[in-house]
Amino acid sequence: IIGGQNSLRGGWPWQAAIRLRGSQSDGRLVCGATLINSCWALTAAHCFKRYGNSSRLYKVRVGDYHTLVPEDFEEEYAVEKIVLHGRYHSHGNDYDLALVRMSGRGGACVSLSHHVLPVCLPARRERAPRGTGNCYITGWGDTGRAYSKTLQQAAISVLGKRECELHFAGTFNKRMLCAGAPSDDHRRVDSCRGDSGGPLVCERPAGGGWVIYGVTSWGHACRLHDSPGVYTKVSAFLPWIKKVTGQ
Ligand code: 4AZ
Repeated sequence: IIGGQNSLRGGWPWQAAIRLRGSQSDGRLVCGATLINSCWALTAAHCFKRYGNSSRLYKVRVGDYHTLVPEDFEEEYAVEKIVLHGRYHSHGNDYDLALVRMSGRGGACVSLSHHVLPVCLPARRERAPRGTGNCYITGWGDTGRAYSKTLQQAAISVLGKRECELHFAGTFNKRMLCAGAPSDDHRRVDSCRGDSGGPLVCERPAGGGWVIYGVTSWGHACRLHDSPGVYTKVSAFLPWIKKVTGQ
């Protein structure tokens, strides 16, 4: 996350990390992910471009804050299954969504706690609040100097379709959202390498809970001024999510 700040421990209990398993690179961060129930995490399909989509290569860490400090609520789970969206192609950015099924001991999935909880999915056709909604991106990715050891958060503003189309002529479509620094914030705010697959969440008004509207997907390089980041629009994929997870 560029232009973010340390989050609170347990502040984003649905945030997960996909990490490598085994040999020299054990534990290396691959991507962010988001718990949508106790068995499944939502992430980006492009996260599996580099190492492939064989589940035994990965593990999922939940309840984490500082990547190098063992914490009370932090747990790691095996990956049982990775399902990429069938229309995702590794040479493009469209349909950049995947579901990861986690498995724990004795056939259980993830044990939930007050630091490990799923986020809400949007309702059908529910739009992310535009402008100054209470929206955040989170992750352990590149801060502009290095990957972060502590979970970062940044307030972000979801832009309208027109503005996104102007920034990404020909490549932006209705299965995507774009978001950038809030207009009252003149710093650079963006997701970056290592944040991919993680959430863009907004709080519904009046205690309606936190909803995942976007999955960090792509952009014109996160170091560029005035260039929003692009997120897979979760509300466009509700039937697919239901079909894969069976819920
Ligand atoms: C990346 O390289 C990446 N600002 C992730 C997010 C964005 C750009 C690039 C969007 O994984």
